[in-house]
Amino acid sequence: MYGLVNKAIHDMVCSRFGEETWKEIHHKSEVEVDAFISMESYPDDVTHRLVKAASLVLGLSASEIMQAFGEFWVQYTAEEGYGELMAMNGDTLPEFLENLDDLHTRIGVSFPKLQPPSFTCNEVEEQTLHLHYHSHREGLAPMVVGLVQGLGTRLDTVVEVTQIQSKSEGADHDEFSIQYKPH
Ligand code: 1DX
Repeated sequence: MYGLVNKAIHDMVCSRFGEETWKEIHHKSEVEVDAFISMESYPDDVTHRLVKAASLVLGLSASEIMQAFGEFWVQYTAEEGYGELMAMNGDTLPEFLENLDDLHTRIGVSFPKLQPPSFTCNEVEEQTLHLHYHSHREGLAPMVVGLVQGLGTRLDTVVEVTQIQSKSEGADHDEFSIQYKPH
């Protein structure tokens, strides 16, 4: 994944737990890179090792960390130069989710090594939608829960997210049920 992801993990850990805790996580991860370059692509293994080490050092499960990271990512990328793209992507939750693939297509024009996931959604009843998540990567479903919560905060919408199908349990893809109430 692009370095922006690893840099975001670094920044999240440093802002919440401090530089010393990051050093411990970085050391434990055995990742040899000292400073991540946002626009450079790194093996996915680097990200997985950082999350695993963070899980051991912080005493949180990997899925708790991925969920927190998803929430952090929405705010972080908005502040790191992608706020305008995000603002153009929609101002209600269903609209934003509908347009996510287009957002990734736009970013992928500049960053050809991007391997974006694909999201589709369908409204199952008033203020309830099902989100289908297709990814090239395994194990990131907890991050998607956090991403949707982060979008809720950004769009001033109360959300409740539950995973209703898991690829890790044999389903074709991950699926989430999302209840949302705009303010
Ligand atoms: F609900 O399943 C809201 O590297 C959402 O594979 C979901 O392949 C917002 F400069 C710049 C760069 C860089 C900008 F090249 C990424 F470095 C991307 C900014 C998306 C904002 C996807 C990150 C692929 C890296 C799913 C989890 C990964 C998607 C991560 C969240 C808006 C982003 O993001 C998977 C890669 C950006 C950039 C956004 C993602 C790669 C998302 C969301 N994805 C790199």
